[in-house]
Amino acid sequence: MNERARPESIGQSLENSAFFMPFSMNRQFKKAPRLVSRAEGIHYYTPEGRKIIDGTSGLWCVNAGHCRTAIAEGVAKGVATLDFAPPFQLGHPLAFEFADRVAALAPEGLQKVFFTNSGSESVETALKLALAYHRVRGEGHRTRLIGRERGYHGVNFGGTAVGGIVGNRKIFGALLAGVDHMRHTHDLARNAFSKGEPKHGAELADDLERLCQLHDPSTIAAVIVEPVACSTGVLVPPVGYLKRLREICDRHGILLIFDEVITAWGRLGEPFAALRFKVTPDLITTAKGITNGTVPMGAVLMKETLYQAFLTGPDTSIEMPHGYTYSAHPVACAAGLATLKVYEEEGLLTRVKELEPYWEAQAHSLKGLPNVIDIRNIGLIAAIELAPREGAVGARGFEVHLKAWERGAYMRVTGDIIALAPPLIIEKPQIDALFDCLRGVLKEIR
Ligand code: PXG
Repeated sequence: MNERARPESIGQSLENSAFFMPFSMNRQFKKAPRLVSRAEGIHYYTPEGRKIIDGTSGLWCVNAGHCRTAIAEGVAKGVATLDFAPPFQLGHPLAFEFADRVAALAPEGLQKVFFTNSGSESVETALKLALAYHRVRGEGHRTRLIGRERGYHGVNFGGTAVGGIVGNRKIFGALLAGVDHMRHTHDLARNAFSKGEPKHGAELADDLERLCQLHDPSTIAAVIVEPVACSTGVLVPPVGYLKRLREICDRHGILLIFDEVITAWGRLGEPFAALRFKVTPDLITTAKGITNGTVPMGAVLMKETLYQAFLTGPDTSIEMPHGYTYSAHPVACAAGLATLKVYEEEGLLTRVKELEPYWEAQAHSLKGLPNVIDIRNIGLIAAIELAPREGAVGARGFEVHLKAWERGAYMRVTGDIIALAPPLIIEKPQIDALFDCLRGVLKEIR
C-alpha cells in the first residue's frame, strides 16, 4: 500500500498541511479528513477503497459522470497538441469551433460567446459587459446592478456584491457601490412540498419594479438571477416569476442575466434552463458542466445585439478591453468539445426529461420522515429541508452530510438543506440507492 492510500497516515499528515481549503471547516476537516482518490461513473472511491455515490456531481459539474474515457482522451490529445495559445490578438481553431458549438445550443438570439475560466469569472464578465454595453450606447447613467437575496454568483467582488448570502459578504467590506437586491422567492408557508415550479410567488418579481421606482429605472444596468438558485438550497422559481422579471426588464431597458453556472448542460432537461422556462435573457453565464468539470472553463453567452453594440469604433480598436490569459484555453476547448460530443451522443442534454418523474417521486417519498419540513425538485435536482435544531442552525444538516458519507453517499448540505444533483447518467436503481441512503440517515438522526 502506498503512502497516499493509508488513511491513518493521511489523518496525521493533514493537520499541519499547507493547504488552506476553500469554503471548508479547515480545522475540523484536517482532524478527520474525507478524501477521494479515484472516480468512475457516478461513484467516487476513497483511498481505502470505499465506493461513494456522488450525489452532487462533484460540485454540480460532472454531468456526464466521472472519468469518461472520451473526455480524458480529448484532453490528453489537446494538451499534447497545443498546450497554450495567447487569446489576445492570436487564435487557435478549437476556440472558434467550440464557441460555435456552444452558440448552436443556446436560446435563439444568444449567438456570441466570451470564454472565461470559472463561474465567478463569467459573472464578473457579464456584469462588466452589461455596464459597457450601456456606456457605448450613450446610456452610461445605467450603473446599478440588481441581484437577489439568497443568490450565489461566485466569489469575486462583483459576484459577491450582487450575491445575496450574508455569510459570504459581511467580512469583505463595502463590495461594489450601486448594488441592490430583490427579495428571494422561498416561501415554505405557501409552497412546501411543491413538485416542480411552485404555484405561489410570481408577484415577487414585482420587487424589481419597486427597486426601479426607488432608484429610477434609468440608473439600472442589469438584473442577475439564477433561474433556479441552487447553492442556497434549491429555490425553484414560482410559475410565471421569470417571465414577469423579463417583462419588467423590457419595460425599463434593463438587461436580464441568467446565471446558469449550474442549471445549464442538461441539468433541467435542456441545454440551458432558459429553454425550459421559455424565457430568454440577454446574457447567460455558465461554467462547470461546460467541460464536465474536467478542465476549468466558463463562458458568457450574449445576444448578437450586445456584441454588435461594441463594434462601433474604428476597425483598429479593441472592442472589449476585457479577457483572461486563459480565456479559450486550448486544453479547456478540447475538453469542452469532447464533453459536448459525449452529451450529444448519449442524449444527456435532454435525458433528464425522462428521468424527472421518477426522480421526483423518489425525492418526495421521503415526506413524513423526522424533521423533514420541505421537499422540492426540478430537473435532476432535489432539496430536502430539515427543521433546524434549536440554537444550532445547520447542525442537523451537517450531521446528515457526515452520516451519509459513512453510509456511502456524498451530498452537499447548505445549512439544514440537503441538495441532490447526481450525474445525468444515473440509472433508476442508483436513484433508489441514493434516496435509500438518505432515508436511512434521516431515520437515524435526531
Ligand atoms: N454562479 C453560480 C450560479 C454558481 O452556482 C458560481 C457562479 C461560481 O462558479 P465558480 O466556478 O467560480 O465556483 C457558482 C458556483 C454548492 C456550490 O455546493 C456551488 C457552487 C460552487 C461551489 C459549491 O452549492 N456554484
